[in-house]
Amino acid sequence: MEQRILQSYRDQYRDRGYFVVPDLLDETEIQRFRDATDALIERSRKLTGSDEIFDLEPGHTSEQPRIRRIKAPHRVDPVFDEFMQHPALLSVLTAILGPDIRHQYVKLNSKAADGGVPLEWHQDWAFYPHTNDSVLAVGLMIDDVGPDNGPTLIIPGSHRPRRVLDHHRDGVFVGAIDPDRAGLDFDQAVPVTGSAGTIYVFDAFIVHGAARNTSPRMRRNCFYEFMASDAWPLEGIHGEDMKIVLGPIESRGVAGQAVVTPRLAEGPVRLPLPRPAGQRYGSIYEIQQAMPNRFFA
Ligand SMILES: O=C(O)CCC(=O)C(=O)O
Repeated sequence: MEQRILQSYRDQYRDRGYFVVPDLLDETEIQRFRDATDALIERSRKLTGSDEIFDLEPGHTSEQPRIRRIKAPHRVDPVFDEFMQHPALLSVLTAILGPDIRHQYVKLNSKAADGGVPLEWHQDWAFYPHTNDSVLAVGLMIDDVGPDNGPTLIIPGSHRPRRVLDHHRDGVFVGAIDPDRAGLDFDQAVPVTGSAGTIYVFDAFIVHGAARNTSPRMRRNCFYEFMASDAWPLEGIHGEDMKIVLGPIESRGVAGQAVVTPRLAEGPVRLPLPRPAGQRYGSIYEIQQAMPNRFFA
């Protein structure tokens, strides 16, 4: 990728906290993601409740599957895993994070046609603070995303100054910002739209959410969490249960060298603890149920 374009991504990432790379994948490449996602959704038909892979929307049936999240699809189908070595993705990531990169989690947020559920405003940093702030997420559009099928909404510039907004309620981590207490101007939010194969890259501090899908089309976006190898998760390296989902930390290198010397930077941290009762490794959708004051009614 041309240096001039990469420099423009660096500038946008610094100034607005996110940028869009249109059509990073071509039609043949993205069709493999669509086929893999269709096959996974097909597999969900027999489920009557969420499990370790599928987070079901209320109203899911075998006739009309409604999935809100497929957890760690890269551990189920290689197409999601192989993407992390895509040369164009790696040139974008190294322009932002430097040469040594690790991945953490991968999640596919699926919004069913006609009502697929929204996601409340939050900062990813509130969920996974690290020893430094070289932490971001990449959203990959598997379907075309327009203003009506539940795009991610981002408040440009909300990544600075570095601060972690309150995602707690009554002393419990609810994974959502109270819209009446945050002092944010939600009218500034921008829908991130584009054709399938487009990616967007956003800073872990940026305030974002996602609208309801009011269209007759699905919206399936796959999200990859990446960080500089020297950014270490402050919640610690999870135990055996989490290793099964994420893979051991030492096997999550994406590019360059793994390091065992975290870079410690000054930064705001509030740990995402305690989780709402009954939640162990619940998805954001489950955790946000505990927030009574919702923006996306
Ligand atoms: O689904 C979306 O558009 C936003 C995803 C997101 O912010 C998350 O899963 O943390």
